Amino acid sequence: MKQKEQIEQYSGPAGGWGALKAVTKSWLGSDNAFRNLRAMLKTNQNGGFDCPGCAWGESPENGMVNFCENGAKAVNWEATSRLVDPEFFAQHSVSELAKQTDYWLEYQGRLSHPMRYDASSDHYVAISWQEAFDLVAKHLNALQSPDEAEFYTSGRASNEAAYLYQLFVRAFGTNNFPDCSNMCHEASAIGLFETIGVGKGTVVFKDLEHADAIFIIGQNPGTNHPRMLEPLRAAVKRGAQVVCLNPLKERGLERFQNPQLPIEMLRNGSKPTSSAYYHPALGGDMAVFRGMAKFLLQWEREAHAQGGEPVFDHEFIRQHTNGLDAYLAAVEQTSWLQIVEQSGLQLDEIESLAHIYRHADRVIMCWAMGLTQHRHSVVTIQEVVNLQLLRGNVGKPGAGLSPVRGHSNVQGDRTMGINEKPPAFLLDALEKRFQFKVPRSHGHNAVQAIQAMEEKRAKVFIGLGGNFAQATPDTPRTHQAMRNCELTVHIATKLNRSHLVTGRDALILPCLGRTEIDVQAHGPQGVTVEDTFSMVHLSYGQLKPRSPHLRSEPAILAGIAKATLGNFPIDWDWAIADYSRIRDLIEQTIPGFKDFNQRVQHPGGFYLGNAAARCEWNTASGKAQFSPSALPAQLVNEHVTSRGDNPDLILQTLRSHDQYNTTLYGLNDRYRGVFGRRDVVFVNQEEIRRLGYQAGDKVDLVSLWEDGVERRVSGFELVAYDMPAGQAAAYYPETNPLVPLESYGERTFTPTSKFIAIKLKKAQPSEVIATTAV
Ligand SMILES: Nc1nc2c(c(=O)[nH]1)N[C@H]1C(S)=C(S)[C@@H](COP(=O)(O)OP(=O)(O)OC[C@H]3O[C@@H](n4cnc5c(=O)[nH]c(N)nc54)[C@H](O)[C@@H]3O)O[C@H]1N2
Ligand SMILES: Nc1nc2c(c(=O)[nH]1)N[C@H]1C(S)=C(S)[C@@H](COP(=O)(O)OP(=O)(O)OC[C@H]3O[C@@H](n4cnc5c(=O)[nH]c(N)nc54)[C@H](O)[C@@H]3O)O[C@H]1N2
Ligand SMILES: [Mo]
Repeated sequence: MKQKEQIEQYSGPAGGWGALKAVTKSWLGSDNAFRNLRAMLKTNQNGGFDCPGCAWGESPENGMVNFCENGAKAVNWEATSRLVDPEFFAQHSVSELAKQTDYWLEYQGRLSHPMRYDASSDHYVAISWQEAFDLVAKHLNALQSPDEAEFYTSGRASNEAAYLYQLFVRAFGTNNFPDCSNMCHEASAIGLFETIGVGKGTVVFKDLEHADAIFIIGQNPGTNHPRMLEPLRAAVKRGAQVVCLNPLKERGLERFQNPQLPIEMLRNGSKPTSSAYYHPALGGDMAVFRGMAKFLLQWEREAHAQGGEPVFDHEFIRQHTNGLDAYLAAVEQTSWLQIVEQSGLQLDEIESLAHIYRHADRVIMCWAMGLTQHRHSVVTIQEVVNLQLLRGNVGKPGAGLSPVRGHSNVQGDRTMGINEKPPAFLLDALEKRFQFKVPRSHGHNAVQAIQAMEEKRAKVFIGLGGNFAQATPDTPRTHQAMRNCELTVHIATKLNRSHLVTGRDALILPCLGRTEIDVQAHGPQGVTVEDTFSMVHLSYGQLKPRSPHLRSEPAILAGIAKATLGNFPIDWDWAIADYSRIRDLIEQTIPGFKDFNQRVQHPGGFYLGNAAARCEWNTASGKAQFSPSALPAQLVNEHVTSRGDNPDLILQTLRSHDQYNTTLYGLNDRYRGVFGRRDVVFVNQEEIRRLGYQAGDKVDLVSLWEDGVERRVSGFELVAYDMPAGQAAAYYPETNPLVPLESYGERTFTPTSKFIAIKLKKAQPSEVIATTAV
């Protein structure tokens, strides 16, 4: 597995031959080439399965084979022929496995049997499904309160699985639903819900075809949403402005060669994916938007005085919004000095952004983790909303707000009620339909779940997918918190580090993946998912399950529920015999799913609808709400500086091109020119010199926080990179030990993964962390 380590500059376009080569390599290297090719051809097709990669949606008219390089990697990774079976676990103790890298662990193949941890031998041993379910039930029923259990969800779970899960957990008696969304788009959900009355994006695929300007903010679609590059390129081609706000030069946001267009490939042509590119400070986006609003206000006043064309959409503002005056007062109060200082941009750059915005009739704002993983993310997203409201860019074709979602069904899971702060209408509907008293108090999010386990207030952890131990902050502390549990349970497809961070009792429950055929009592079943555009569609697995012992996620959850609660509040076996029954329950309790089973048969699925996109505002005032927040007084947290320490740099943690969150498909980051390794930290050349180092030096990264705990990761090579001064970037999850558990977003509890105050220290090689070195 050792690959050549190399750092070099990448000058080609995103996509293109490199993508094709990577797809071919991933396909041929998958040990299952022909089977998987058939599977890949079914990706995102009607009657096929939903790509287990990202949540990007499809053009309803697009008849092409819709998979991308990273979707192909996701499919091949799941459809490997390698197996992690009882023999594998007999060979390797848990302590031995814990010494392996994350890459090695997942590479070993698909989990094949339910396994129970045997502390006396330090090995996982096979266990029957019924014994596993009974063990979970025994632990759950022994708790003093249902709130002593944490029920985690990663965003790959289908609607059907998520719905059964939340029903079971609420019938058990708690709203403890930490989920990956807490670490992801939580700020978008809160920021949008308060202002436009719905915590989701208002844009559909078609809008991208009609926008005059598309802003891509804090997002790297070339790697994380590759199917987005084609619509961006098409937008540039028809003369729309595609404007990027990103401190890094991301290749996918500059040029793209569509590997699915043979002529372009043969001519070796490539096309730009953006028309303007700005590099703000980390966390500086709110100041950028505030500056844009300040220009718009100035121009509006000038136009008014001179009798020119108004800049604001007064009709929209009057009819649909609330709070304009307070907002404009806040804009006026914000000084240009603070705007420029915090944004990291020059005043004329902000002016040209405002100019582009003003002269586009229809504007879409897209964003991802660069906006959501900051301390002040909610108000930043609300500033995006403010801008859009000023010119009526919500609820009309070709315009809107588009938080681009991560996991393929993370949006659907929330719709199904995976939510530690469930809305009253959902609880009321569940209570009415199932006739039990649902828990009303808020449950734990991901950070609070860790805190509860740390303090032994929570004793059972159940994970529906994901890799909680690695995706979360403050790694050593989080691991200890999980070890404090009486029982840890992971429903998973592949071995990962979370399975090795065991409670006193621990189970691994292997499940079918999205690509596999799911047969229940009434025959083969499909599941449904919701993409980032609120399109709901069916997904049918195509491949024979990798092991006869695998069960589907709904079947595993039904097994746990039945063992714990008996046939309360439903007959669980009845529900999973035919998933259309679960969809009926969804229809009866979740708004928007009328005639679910019929409508989902429609090719391409159906649009769930979005009130804000229809200009219906489910807010307290009944209107879309302007938010008059001030810019943060300072970006660096006072808990960082309280000890008088000033950071060398602010670090953001991001994804390489060869990873899916904590899953590493390989060790290359092609577009950033890094090959065969991940132990690098990107810093501006001048900054490296200023700090007394040279590119190529090895350093340790130490983060600052007032608790004085030393948080350090070791042996990272400094790579000179074209990026603003004062910043650093390195890969997640290796850098998660640097994020203090208490460093989270205001009201979101999202770890500040894009803003970590660090110092560089000369490397101490002995301290290289075994779990993350490759
Ligand atoms: N292949 C692949 N696809 C994926 C994933 C994956 O890991 N691999 N993960 C999925 C998931 S769960 C998610 S949430 C999405 C994540 O998708 P992204 O949000 O694109 O993922 P990140 O790698 O975190 O990239 C964040 C981007 O924001 C920029 N950025 C960081 N801080 C700031 C800031 O303060 N301001 C601005 N303007 N920009 C900033 C970074 O330079 C980087 O380009 O992708 C999904 N799709
Ligand atoms: N520092 C830092 N930390 C971050 C982030 C960051 O940008 N920086 N990003 C955050 C974000 S946006 C997210 S979404 C979280 C992700 O957090 P998670 O969703 O918890 O992590 P993943 O790495 O996506 O989970 C991978 C595991 O899921 C399991 N799996 C894969 N497919 C399936 C399936 O079909 N069913 C089941 N049951 N299991 C399956 C496999 O065992 C695999 O090992 O991480 C967050 N953490
Ligand atoms: Mo995510």
